[in-house]
Amino acid sequence: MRQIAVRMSCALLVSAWALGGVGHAVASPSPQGPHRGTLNVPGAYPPELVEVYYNSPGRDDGSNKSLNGEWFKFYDPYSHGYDGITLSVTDAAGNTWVGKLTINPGKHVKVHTGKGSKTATDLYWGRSSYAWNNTTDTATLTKDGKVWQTCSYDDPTQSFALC
Ligand SMILES: [Ca+2]
Repeated sequence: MRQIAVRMSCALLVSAWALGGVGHAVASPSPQGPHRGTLNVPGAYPPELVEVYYNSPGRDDGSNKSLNGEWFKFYDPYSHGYDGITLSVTDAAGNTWVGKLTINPGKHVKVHTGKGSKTATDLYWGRSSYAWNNTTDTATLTKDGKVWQTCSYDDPTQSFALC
């Protein structure tokens, strides 16, 4: 597969920063979106979903290695880090990953589809089948029952989408 990323339609949902339970967490969101706003309460926002690698390298042979070639990636854009924040990510078919995510400040964490031993930068969904459709799909990031971000793609000639 070509290694050219394509920027897909991704949306941070503006309504999400109403943040019912968190109160006045946002001082002044910047024009780029509410997620770029100044944070008074570290951890009020979830980390960003920045990439979905939906078409594993090579043939889809169903091996654990191939399953782990599928992943989605979080990024901490606020550089405050996360210590066990509970999040979920769902695909268009309703397959849902739920996990407690720890990210070192300013770093990335990948969540692979298959099985493996977690590290500081790699987590494993533990599935025995693929999650991300190779042609079109949508990743939806949810925290505390609120949808924070969606990341959609629809190009089967690519392997990954930037959110
Ligand atoms: Ca796939």
